[in-house]
Amino acid sequence: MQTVVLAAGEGTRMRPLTANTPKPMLPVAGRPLVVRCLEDAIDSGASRIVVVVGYEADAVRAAIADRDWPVPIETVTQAERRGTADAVRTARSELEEGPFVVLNGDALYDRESLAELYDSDAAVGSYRVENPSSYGVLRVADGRVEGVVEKPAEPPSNLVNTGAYVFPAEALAWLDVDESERGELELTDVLQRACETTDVRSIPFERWLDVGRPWELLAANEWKLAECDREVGGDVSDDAELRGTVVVENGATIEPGVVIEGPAYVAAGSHVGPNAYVRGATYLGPDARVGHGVEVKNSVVMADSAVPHLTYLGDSVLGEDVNLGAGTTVANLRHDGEPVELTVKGDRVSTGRRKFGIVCGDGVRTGINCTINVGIVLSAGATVAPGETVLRDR
Ligand code: TTP
Repeated sequence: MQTVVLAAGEGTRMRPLTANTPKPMLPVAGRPLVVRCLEDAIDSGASRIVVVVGYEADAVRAAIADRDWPVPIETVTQAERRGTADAVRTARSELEEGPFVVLNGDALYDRESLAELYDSDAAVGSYRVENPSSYGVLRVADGRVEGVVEKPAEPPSNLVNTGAYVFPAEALAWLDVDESERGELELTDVLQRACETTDVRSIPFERWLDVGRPWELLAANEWKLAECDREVGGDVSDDAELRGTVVVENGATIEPGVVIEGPAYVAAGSHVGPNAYVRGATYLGPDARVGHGVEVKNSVVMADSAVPHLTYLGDSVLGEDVNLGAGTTVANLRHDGEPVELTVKGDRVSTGRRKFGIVCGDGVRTGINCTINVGIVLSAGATVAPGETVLRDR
């Protein structure tokens, strides 16, 4: 079925990781997030895809053009990010008469459920959560969706909108919606109209992840690293030990004394060791460096970043070209064992994770022997002096 993938968003909740990189281009186990979404869509039944790009559009377009795809994929540019209905409207002229699927390009969907969605007439993917109040919540009776309510104080169900839809052909004419209260043109208004006009089924998704905030990028990598097959290329010392599902791309180097416990992914050009300990689920991006006496656990280390000497880095996300000085230690567990909180757009938000370390934007530099507390966010280009203890975001 023809498909529209929405990838024009700015990703403000993902800052500082999206300061230079659009969210769809953030790495998930070796591939940009949007590429994962496109692959899953094609595997599940997409016959052709229109990707709506906007923020930092060139990078997204280039990543798509860079690959061979088994179905036609084109991109259209949304001039202003006026909302999801506006984004689909941008793709309208490229669509043929007939039903169409819409997917959020920054979400991961399990393939079985997505395939079921593709096999359906009008439908919306739903996902069961314990506390639905911060989502779009579906009103469902006998598997039929009666409507959707945004962030309700009293949710009508535990089923939330995953942003995966099959719209009937007529919906192409319904995209000119009015601005919502928050000033956006919302696709949920089109869904509401579909519910009032035709039978819209709820397709329960086994697994769904909206990759909106930094710890969700970590979760996305955990999910997809667990699905990788072991594949060891590159220059791996006989005195290194690779346990479990480890991917080492050609062009990576693993020195003696290194232990890597999968799932882990070491991209081309990376250099690990000697004597380093990399634990799952960790992704080391292109040309990353993990040096002597370093332990990296459950972290995403993006391209060109270095953790060169005597450092502990756990449950953290480093952007590109970050350098952690020798002896940098990152805390990843609160003394009270409560979930770690992070500041997202000015609000303290629980990550829901007992263990979470830090988030570093591109180009962060830390001095030797510094200590960084749980849940700290360092913005792009921030520096930490030698010996400093960082207790606040900067
Ligand atoms: P959001 O997650 O609401 O927006 P965002 O990705 O920009 O993130 P943030 O809220 O942190 O700033 O968007 C849902 C999906 O729709 C996502 O895949 C981006 C896409 N989108 C567009 O393509 N155009 C738009 O105008 C908007 C608002 C979103």
